[in-house]
Amino acid sequence: MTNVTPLNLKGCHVYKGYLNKDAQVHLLQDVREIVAQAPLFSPITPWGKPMSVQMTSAGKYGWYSDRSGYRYSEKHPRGTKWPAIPVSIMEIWRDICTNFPDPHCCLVNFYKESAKMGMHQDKNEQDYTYPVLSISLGDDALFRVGGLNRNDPTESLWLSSGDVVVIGGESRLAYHGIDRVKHGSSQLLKAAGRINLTLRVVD
Ligand code: MD3
Ligand code: FE
Repeated sequence: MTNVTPLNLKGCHVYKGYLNKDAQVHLLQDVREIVAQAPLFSPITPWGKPMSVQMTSAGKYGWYSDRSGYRYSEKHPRGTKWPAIPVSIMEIWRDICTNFPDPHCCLVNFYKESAKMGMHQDKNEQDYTYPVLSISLGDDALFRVGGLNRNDPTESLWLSSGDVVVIGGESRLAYHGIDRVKHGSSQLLKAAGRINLTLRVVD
């Protein structure tokens, strides 16, 4: 484990360069296997617009959205169960989120060229005392985090391939988003793009 002292961005703990190149390559292989079993899709927002970020999940639950709202589902929209969360991903959670139960969901977010994620709170989980863990792979992304109110001041930070962020305590319900991705800034993926994995205890 590198960088045992994380940097603090409004209560989010950012472990810069947590995963070395080998670990990133191994993780990417596991993500490709998830995507082979549970293809990426663009969730439809409650407002009827497809999200620019493509998604899929592993674990007991996957995150899903359509016109009826945001929620967790035990099945991929094509009707199949989600694949198991790979051990390589589970190990990162167990390394950092010691003493917390194993996560039920590994959400895979895929950002290509112009994809972004607007400011939002993560509120579909039962218990906000459990942390959320995020792993970045591929192109750099400008991450923004604010406070509990949409209009609270924000701080931004570039997340790079191999960075891990742990969101717990007061930051768990903070507004956050991805403003933009620096196209082609990483050579990890075959084509340009960014993958973000988020691990969550759902119920
Ligand atoms: C700060 N994903 O999937 S991960 C999401 O990079 C999501 O794809 C972004 O926001 C991404 O919901 C950011 C880092 C993250 C995750 C959850 C948080 C930051 C957070 C919850 C509260 C505050
Ligand atoms: Fe989020």
